[in-house]
Amino acid sequence: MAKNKWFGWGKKNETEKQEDTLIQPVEEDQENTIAEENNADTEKTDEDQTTPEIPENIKVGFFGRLKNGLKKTRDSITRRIDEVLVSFGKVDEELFEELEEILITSDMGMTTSLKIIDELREKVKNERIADTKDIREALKKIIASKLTDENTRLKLDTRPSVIVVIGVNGVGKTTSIGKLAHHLKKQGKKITVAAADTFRAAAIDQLEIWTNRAGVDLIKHSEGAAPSAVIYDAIQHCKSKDADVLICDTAGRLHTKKNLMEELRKIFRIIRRELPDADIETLLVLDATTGQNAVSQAKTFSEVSELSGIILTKLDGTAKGGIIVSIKSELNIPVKFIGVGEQMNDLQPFNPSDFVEALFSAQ
Ligand SMILES: Nc1nc2c(ncn2[C@@H]2O[C@H](COP(=O)(O)OP(=O)(O)O)[C@@H](O)[C@H]2O)c(=O)[nH]1
Ligand SMILES: [Mg+2]
Repeated sequence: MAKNKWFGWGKKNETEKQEDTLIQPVEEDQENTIAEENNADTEKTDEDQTTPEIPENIKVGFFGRLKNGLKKTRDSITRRIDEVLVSFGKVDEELFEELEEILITSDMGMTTSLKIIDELREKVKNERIADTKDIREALKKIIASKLTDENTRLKLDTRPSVIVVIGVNGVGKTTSIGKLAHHLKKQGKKITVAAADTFRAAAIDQLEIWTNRAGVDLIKHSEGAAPSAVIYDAIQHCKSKDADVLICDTAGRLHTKKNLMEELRKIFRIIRRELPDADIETLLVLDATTGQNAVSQAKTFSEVSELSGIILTKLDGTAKGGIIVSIKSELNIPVKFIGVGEQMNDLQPFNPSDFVEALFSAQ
Protein backbone atom coordinates (compact mmCIF):
# COMPACT_ATOMS: atom_id res chain seq x y z
CA MET A 1 0.00 0.00 0.00
CA ALA A 2 2.73 2.44 1.04
CA LYS A 3 4.48 2.49 -2.30
CA ASN A 4 1.25 3.56 -3.96
CA LYS A 5 0.69 6.41 -1.58
CA TRP A 6 1.20 8.99 -4.28
CA PHE A 7 -2.23 8.29 -5.59
CA GLY A 8 -4.01 8.99 -2.32
CA TRP A 9 -5.30 12.31 -3.55
CA GLY A 10 -8.39 12.45 -1.40
CA LYS A 11 -9.45 11.46 2.02
CA LYS A 12 -13.20 10.91 1.76
CA ASN A 13 -14.73 7.48 2.17
CA GLU A 14 -16.61 7.59 -1.11
CA THR A 15 -13.30 7.86 -2.89
CA GLU A 16 -11.80 4.78 -1.36
CA LYS A 17 -13.38 2.40 -3.82
CA GLN A 18 -12.04 4.36 -6.74
CA GLU A 19 -8.59 4.65 -5.25
CA ASP A 20 -8.53 0.91 -4.66
CA THR A 21 -9.03 0.52 -8.37
CA LEU A 22 -6.19 2.92 -9.00
CA ILE A 23 -3.74 0.97 -6.97
CA GLN A 24 -4.74 -2.53 -8.00
CA PRO A 25 -2.14 -4.68 -9.69
CA VAL A 26 -2.45 -4.18 -13.43
CA GLU A 27 -3.64 -7.76 -14.12
CA GLU A 28 -6.71 -7.37 -11.90
CA ASP A 29 -7.54 -4.05 -13.41
CA GLN A 30 -7.43 -5.57 -16.86
CA GLU A 31 -9.93 -8.21 -15.85
CA ASN A 32 -12.29 -5.49 -14.65
CA THR A 33 -11.92 -3.58 -17.84
CA ILE A 34 -12.61 -6.64 -19.92
CA ALA A 35 -15.76 -7.31 -17.92
CA GLU A 36 -16.84 -3.72 -18.51
CA GLU A 37 -16.29 -4.14 -22.22
CA ASN A 38 -18.51 -7.17 -22.30
CA ASN A 39 -21.23 -5.12 -20.67
CA ALA A 40 -20.61 -2.38 -23.16
CA ASP A 41 -21.12 -4.86 -25.97
CA THR A 42 -24.49 -5.89 -24.64
CA GLU A 43 -25.49 -2.27 -24.29
CA LYS A 44 -24.67 -1.65 -27.89
CA THR A 45 -27.17 -4.24 -29.02
CA ASP A 46 -29.82 -2.94 -26.63
CA GLU A 47 -29.30 0.61 -27.67
CA ASP A 48 -29.35 -0.17 -31.37
CA GLN A 49 -32.65 -1.94 -30.96
CA THR A 50 -34.42 0.35 -28.55
CA THR A 51 -33.36 3.90 -29.37
CA PRO A 52 -33.83 4.67 -33.04
CA GLU A 53 -32.70 8.19 -33.88
CA ILE A 54 -36.09 9.74 -34.63
CA PRO A 55 -35.62 13.52 -34.68
CA GLU A 56 -39.04 14.31 -33.13
CA ASN A 57 -38.17 12.17 -30.15
CA ILE A 58 -34.75 13.61 -29.49
CA LYS A 59 -35.90 16.49 -27.28
CA VAL A 60 -38.16 14.25 -25.20
CA GLY A 61 -35.51 11.52 -25.04
CA PHE A 62 -32.88 14.02 -24.02
CA PHE A 63 -34.84 15.45 -21.08
CA GLY A 64 -36.11 11.99 -20.12
CA ARG A 65 -32.54 10.72 -19.91
CA LEU A 66 -31.52 13.70 -17.83
CA LYS A 67 -34.49 13.19 -15.50
CA ASN A 68 -33.73 9.49 -15.15
CA GLY A 69 -30.07 10.20 -14.54
CA LEU A 70 -30.87 12.63 -11.73
CA LYS A 71 -33.39 10.33 -10.07
CA LYS A 72 -31.24 9.49 -7.03
CA THR A 73 -30.37 13.12 -6.39
CA ARG A 74 -33.99 14.19 -6.95
CA ASP A 75 -35.21 11.52 -4.53
CA SER A 76 -32.76 12.84 -2.00
CA ILE A 77 -32.60 16.64 -2.34
CA THR A 78 -35.96 17.54 -3.85
CA ARG A 79 -38.05 15.04 -1.92
CA ARG A 80 -36.56 16.28 1.35
CA ILE A 81 -37.05 19.93 0.36
CA ASP A 82 -40.70 19.19 -0.44
CA GLU A 83 -41.21 17.36 2.85
CA VAL A 84 -39.77 20.26 4.79
CA LEU A 85 -41.87 22.81 2.89
CA VAL A 86 -45.05 20.81 3.50
CA SER A 87 -44.34 20.21 7.17
CA PHE A 88 -43.55 23.86 7.89
CA GLY A 89 -46.41 25.47 6.01
CA LYS A 90 -45.12 28.93 6.99
CA VAL A 91 -41.90 30.77 6.35
CA ASP A 92 -39.63 31.25 9.34
CA GLU A 93 -35.97 31.06 10.32
CA GLU A 94 -36.19 27.40 11.27
CA LEU A 95 -37.36 26.59 7.73
CA PHE A 96 -34.28 28.28 6.26
CA GLU A 97 -32.05 26.26 8.57
CA GLU A 98 -33.68 22.99 7.53
CA LEU A 99 -33.24 23.85 3.85
CA GLU A 100 -29.61 24.80 4.45
CA GLU A 101 -29.01 21.42 6.06
CA ILE A 102 -30.45 19.59 3.04
CA LEU A 103 -28.21 21.48 0.62
CA ILE A 104 -25.09 20.82 2.70
CA THR A 105 -25.78 17.08 2.94
CA SER A 106 -26.30 16.90 -0.83
CA ASP A 107 -22.62 17.88 -1.29
CA MET A 108 -23.29 21.43 -2.50
CA GLY A 109 -20.55 22.54 -0.12
CA MET A 110 -20.88 24.53 3.08
CA THR A 111 -20.03 27.97 1.69
CA THR A 112 -22.24 27.63 -1.37
CA SER A 113 -25.16 26.27 0.64
CA LEU A 114 -24.94 29.21 3.06
CA LYS A 115 -24.80 31.63 0.14
CA ILE A 116 -27.83 30.06 -1.53
CA ILE A 117 -29.90 30.24 1.66
CA ASP A 118 -28.77 33.84 2.35
CA GLU A 119 -29.98 34.83 -1.10
CA LEU A 120 -33.23 32.97 -0.48
CA ARG A 121 -33.77 34.81 2.82
CA GLU A 122 -33.15 38.13 1.06
CA LYS A 123 -35.49 37.31 -1.81
CA VAL A 124 -38.24 36.14 0.53
CA LYS A 125 -37.94 39.39 2.48
CA ASN A 126 -37.77 41.71 -0.54
CA GLU A 127 -40.53 40.03 -2.49
CA ARG A 128 -42.60 39.34 0.64
CA ILE A 129 -42.91 35.67 -0.21
CA ALA A 130 -45.28 34.01 2.24
CA ASP A 131 -46.23 30.82 0.46
CA THR A 132 -43.91 27.79 0.76
CA LYS A 133 -44.68 26.84 -2.87
CA ASP A 134 -43.14 30.13 -3.98
CA ILE A 135 -40.10 29.37 -1.82
CA ARG A 136 -39.52 26.20 -3.84
CA GLU A 137 -39.60 28.23 -7.06
CA ALA A 138 -37.26 30.87 -5.64
CA LEU A 139 -34.79 28.24 -4.44
CA LYS A 140 -34.79 26.59 -7.86
CA LYS A 141 -33.96 29.92 -9.54
CA ILE A 142 -31.12 30.66 -7.12
CA ILE A 143 -29.55 27.22 -7.64
CA ALA A 144 -29.82 27.67 -11.42
CA SER A 145 -28.08 31.05 -11.16
CA LYS A 146 -25.19 29.38 -9.28
CA LEU A 147 -24.77 26.93 -12.17
CA THR A 148 -25.01 29.39 -15.02
CA ASP A 149 -21.81 29.95 -16.96
CA GLU A 150 -21.13 31.77 -20.21
CA ASN A 151 -18.59 29.23 -21.38
CA THR A 152 -20.29 25.86 -21.37
CA ARG A 153 -19.94 25.39 -25.15
CA LEU A 154 -16.91 23.74 -26.70
CA LYS A 155 -14.77 26.11 -28.74
CA LEU A 156 -13.79 24.05 -31.76
CA ASP A 157 -13.52 26.60 -34.54
CA THR A 158 -10.29 25.50 -36.22
CA ARG A 159 -9.88 22.48 -38.47
CA PRO A 160 -8.66 20.37 -36.90
CA SER A 161 -9.35 21.37 -33.36
CA VAL A 162 -8.32 19.20 -30.45
CA ILE A 163 -9.98 17.87 -27.32
CA VAL A 164 -7.62 16.37 -24.74
CA VAL A 165 -9.43 14.31 -22.14
CA ILE A 166 -7.61 13.88 -18.84
CA GLY A 167 -8.42 12.58 -15.37
CA VAL A 168 -7.73 9.90 -12.79
CA ASN A 169 -8.18 6.24 -13.71
CA GLY A 170 -11.77 4.98 -13.67
CA VAL A 171 -13.56 8.35 -13.76
CA GLY A 172 -15.01 7.68 -17.22
CA LYS A 173 -12.58 9.21 -19.74
CA THR A 174 -12.75 6.46 -22.37
CA THR A 175 -16.50 6.03 -22.06
CA SER A 176 -17.07 9.79 -22.30
CA ILE A 177 -14.84 9.99 -25.38
CA GLY A 178 -16.98 7.36 -27.11
CA LYS A 179 -20.11 9.30 -26.26
CA LEU A 180 -18.55 12.64 -27.18
CA ALA A 181 -17.38 11.29 -30.55
CA HIS A 182 -20.96 10.15 -31.22
CA HIS A 183 -22.35 13.53 -30.11
CA LEU A 184 -20.00 15.55 -32.34
CA LYS A 185 -20.45 13.20 -35.28
CA LYS A 186 -24.21 13.74 -35.07
CA GLN A 187 -23.46 17.45 -35.55
CA GLY A 188 -21.80 16.54 -38.86
CA LYS A 189 -18.21 16.73 -37.67
CA LYS A 190 -15.49 14.40 -38.89
CA ILE A 191 -13.84 12.89 -35.83
CA THR A 192 -10.54 11.13 -35.18
CA VAL A 193 -9.75 9.60 -31.81
CA ALA A 194 -6.20 8.99 -30.54
CA ALA A 195 -5.61 6.07 -28.18
CA ALA A 196 -2.92 7.75 -26.11
CA ASP A 197 -3.62 5.67 -23.01
CA THR A 198 -1.02 3.08 -23.97
CA PHE A 199 -0.49 1.91 -20.41
CA ARG A 200 -2.62 -1.21 -20.87
CA ALA A 201 -3.66 -3.06 -24.02
CA ALA A 202 -7.19 -3.36 -22.59
CA ALA A 203 -7.53 0.42 -22.56
CA ILE A 204 -6.87 0.56 -26.31
CA ASP A 205 -9.32 -2.28 -26.98
CA GLN A 206 -11.99 -0.59 -24.88
CA LEU A 207 -11.59 2.63 -26.85
CA GLU A 208 -11.78 0.70 -30.11
CA ILE A 209 -15.16 -0.76 -29.14
CA TRP A 210 -16.47 2.76 -28.53
CA THR A 211 -15.02 4.27 -31.73
CA ASN A 212 -16.44 1.39 -33.79
CA ARG A 213 -19.78 1.98 -32.18
CA ALA A 214 -19.63 5.71 -32.88
CA GLY A 215 -18.30 5.08 -36.40
CA VAL A 216 -15.24 7.32 -36.12
CA ASP A 217 -11.53 6.86 -36.94
CA LEU A 218 -9.16 5.54 -34.28
CA ILE A 219 -5.39 5.95 -34.34
CA LYS A 220 -3.67 3.45 -32.07
CA HIS A 221 -0.24 1.98 -31.39
CA SER A 222 0.48 -1.05 -29.29
CA GLU A 223 0.61 -1.24 -25.51
CA GLY A 224 3.58 0.57 -23.99
CA ALA A 225 4.10 2.90 -26.98
CA ALA A 226 4.87 6.56 -26.29
CA PRO A 227 1.56 8.42 -25.90
CA SER A 228 2.99 11.49 -27.66
CA ALA A 229 3.88 9.33 -30.70
CA VAL A 230 0.25 8.23 -30.96
CA ILE A 231 -0.84 11.86 -30.80
CA TYR A 232 1.69 12.82 -33.47
CA ASP A 233 0.33 10.14 -35.84
CA ALA A 234 -3.25 11.10 -35.08
CA ILE A 235 -2.50 14.74 -35.92
CA GLN A 236 -0.98 13.72 -39.29
CA HIS A 237 -4.08 11.58 -39.91
CA CYS A 238 -6.35 14.56 -39.17
CA LYS A 239 -4.36 16.78 -41.52
CA SER A 240 -4.45 14.28 -44.39
CA LYS A 241 -8.14 13.40 -43.91
CA ASP A 242 -9.19 16.97 -43.21
CA ALA A 243 -10.77 15.92 -39.92
CA ASP A 244 -12.66 18.49 -37.86
CA VAL A 245 -11.86 17.29 -34.36
CA LEU A 246 -9.17 15.15 -32.79
CA ILE A 247 -10.15 13.65 -29.42
CA CYS A 248 -7.27 12.30 -27.32
CA ASP A 249 -7.71 9.61 -24.69
CA THR A 250 -4.98 9.64 -22.05
CA ALA A 251 -3.81 7.46 -19.19
CA GLY A 252 -5.15 8.10 -15.69
CA ARG A 253 -2.11 6.59 -14.10
CA LEU A 254 1.42 5.57 -14.97
CA HIS A 255 4.10 4.08 -12.76
CA THR A 256 4.32 7.31 -10.81
CA LYS A 257 2.33 10.49 -10.66
CA LYS A 258 5.41 12.40 -11.87
CA ASN A 259 5.60 10.15 -14.97
CA LEU A 260 1.94 10.75 -15.69
CA MET A 261 2.21 14.52 -15.46
CA GLU A 262 5.33 14.50 -17.62
CA GLU A 263 3.65 12.38 -20.33
CA LEU A 264 0.66 14.69 -20.35
CA ARG A 265 2.92 17.73 -20.70
CA LYS A 266 4.62 16.04 -23.68
CA ILE A 267 1.24 15.45 -25.30
CA PHE A 268 0.42 19.16 -25.04
CA ARG A 269 3.86 20.12 -26.41
CA ILE A 270 3.35 17.94 -29.51
CA ILE A 271 -0.12 19.33 -30.13
CA ARG A 272 1.04 22.93 -29.80
CA ARG A 273 4.07 22.29 -32.01
CA GLU A 274 2.16 20.47 -34.78
CA LEU A 275 -1.01 22.54 -34.61
CA PRO A 276 0.09 25.96 -33.33
CA ASP A 277 -3.17 27.69 -34.27
CA ALA A 278 -5.59 24.99 -33.25
CA ASP A 279 -8.32 25.45 -30.69
CA ILE A 280 -7.53 23.09 -27.83
CA GLU A 281 -10.12 22.03 -25.27
CA THR A 282 -8.63 20.42 -22.19
CA LEU A 283 -11.47 18.57 -20.53
CA LEU A 284 -11.01 17.14 -17.06
CA VAL A 285 -13.23 14.18 -16.29
CA LEU A 286 -14.51 14.04 -12.72
CA ASP A 287 -16.64 11.30 -11.20
CA ALA A 288 -19.64 12.77 -9.35
CA THR A 289 -19.62 9.87 -6.89
CA THR A 290 -16.19 10.83 -5.51
CA GLY A 291 -17.53 13.91 -3.74
CA GLN A 292 -15.18 16.67 -2.67
CA ASN A 293 -12.09 14.73 -3.81
CA ALA A 294 -12.94 15.96 -7.30
CA VAL A 295 -11.70 19.40 -6.30
CA SER A 296 -8.22 18.16 -5.38
CA GLN A 297 -8.00 16.21 -8.65
CA ALA A 298 -8.78 19.38 -10.58
CA LYS A 299 -5.98 21.19 -8.80
CA THR A 300 -3.46 18.46 -9.65
CA PHE A 301 -4.35 18.27 -13.33
CA SER A 302 -4.42 22.02 -13.77
CA GLU A 303 -0.62 21.89 -13.25
CA VAL A 304 -0.34 20.23 -16.66
CA SER A 305 -2.53 22.51 -18.69
CA GLU A 306 -5.16 25.14 -18.14
CA LEU A 307 -8.45 23.27 -17.90
CA SER A 308 -11.10 24.60 -20.26
CA GLY A 309 -13.95 22.48 -18.99
CA ILE A 310 -15.17 19.59 -16.92
CA ILE A 311 -17.04 16.44 -17.85
CA LEU A 312 -18.89 15.35 -14.73
CA THR A 313 -19.71 11.66 -15.05
CA LYS A 314 -21.88 9.17 -13.14
CA LEU A 315 -24.45 11.67 -11.91
CA ASP A 316 -26.88 8.77 -12.24
CA GLY A 317 -24.89 6.87 -9.63
CA THR A 318 -25.12 9.36 -6.78
CA ALA A 319 -27.75 10.88 -4.53
CA LYS A 320 -25.33 13.75 -3.96
CA GLY A 321 -25.56 15.38 -7.39
CA GLY A 322 -25.34 18.69 -5.54
CA ILE A 323 -21.59 18.24 -6.04
CA ILE A 324 -22.06 19.97 -9.42
CA VAL A 325 -22.86 23.19 -7.57
CA SER A 326 -19.74 23.05 -5.38
CA ILE A 327 -17.52 22.11 -8.34
CA LYS A 328 -18.83 25.09 -10.23
CA SER A 329 -18.33 27.51 -7.36
CA GLU A 330 -15.03 26.17 -5.99
CA LEU A 331 -13.16 25.59 -9.24
CA ASN A 332 -14.49 28.27 -11.50
CA ILE A 333 -14.10 25.92 -14.47
CA PRO A 334 -17.27 25.42 -16.53
CA VAL A 335 -18.93 22.02 -16.46
CA LYS A 336 -19.37 21.38 -20.21
CA PHE A 337 -20.83 17.87 -20.23
CA ILE A 338 -22.54 15.60 -17.76
CA GLY A 339 -22.71 11.81 -17.80
CA VAL A 340 -26.08 10.44 -16.75
CA GLY A 341 -25.71 6.76 -17.65
CA GLU A 342 -23.66 4.21 -19.51
CA GLN A 343 -25.34 4.35 -22.93
CA MET A 344 -24.09 6.21 -26.00
CA ASN A 345 -26.63 9.05 -25.57
CA ASP A 346 -26.01 9.49 -21.87
CA LEU A 347 -23.45 12.28 -22.22
CA GLN A 348 -25.21 15.63 -22.44
CA PRO A 349 -24.02 19.18 -22.95
CA PHE A 350 -24.57 20.77 -19.56
CA ASN A 351 -27.49 23.15 -19.54
CA PRO A 352 -28.11 24.68 -16.08
CA SER A 353 -31.80 25.44 -16.57
CA ASP A 354 -32.59 21.95 -17.96
CA PHE A 355 -30.59 20.50 -15.08
CA VAL A 356 -32.52 22.37 -12.41
CA GLU A 357 -35.85 21.67 -14.18
CA ALA A 358 -35.04 17.93 -14.16
CA LEU A 359 -33.90 18.07 -10.56
CA PHE A 360 -37.09 19.78 -9.35
CA SER A 361 -39.48 17.98 -11.70
CA ALA A 362 -42.30 15.71 -10.52
CA GLN A 363 -41.54 11.96 -10.63
N1 LIG B 1 -23.41 4.94 -14.46
C1 LIG B 1 -22.45 5.55 -15.16
N2 LIG B 1 -21.31 4.91 -15.40
C2 LIG B 1 -20.35 5.55 -16.11
C3 LIG B 1 -20.53 6.87 -16.61
N3 LIG B 1 -19.40 7.21 -17.27
C4 LIG B 1 -18.56 6.16 -17.18
N4 LIG B 1 -19.11 5.15 -16.48
C5 LIG B 1 -18.53 3.84 -16.13
O1 LIG B 1 -17.33 4.04 -15.38
C6 LIG B 1 -16.43 2.96 -15.62
C7 LIG B 1 -15.03 3.51 -15.96
O2 LIG B 1 -15.09 4.20 -17.18
P1 LIG B 1 -13.84 4.39 -18.16
O3 LIG B 1 -14.32 5.16 -19.32
O4 LIG B 1 -13.18 3.08 -18.43
O5 LIG B 1 -12.87 5.27 -17.24
P2 LIG B 1 -11.38 5.80 -17.54
O6 LIG B 1 -10.47 4.91 -16.77
O7 LIG B 1 -11.34 7.19 -17.00
O8 LIG B 1 -11.16 5.73 -19.01
C8 LIG B 1 -17.05 2.14 -16.74
O9 LIG B 1 -17.68 1.02 -16.18
C9 LIG B 1 -18.09 3.07 -17.34
O10 LIG B 1 -19.17 2.38 -17.92
C10 LIG B 1 -21.78 7.53 -16.33
O11 LIG B 1 -22.03 8.69 -16.68
N5 LIG B 1 -22.70 6.82 -15.61
MG1 LIG C 1 -9.67 4.80 -20.10
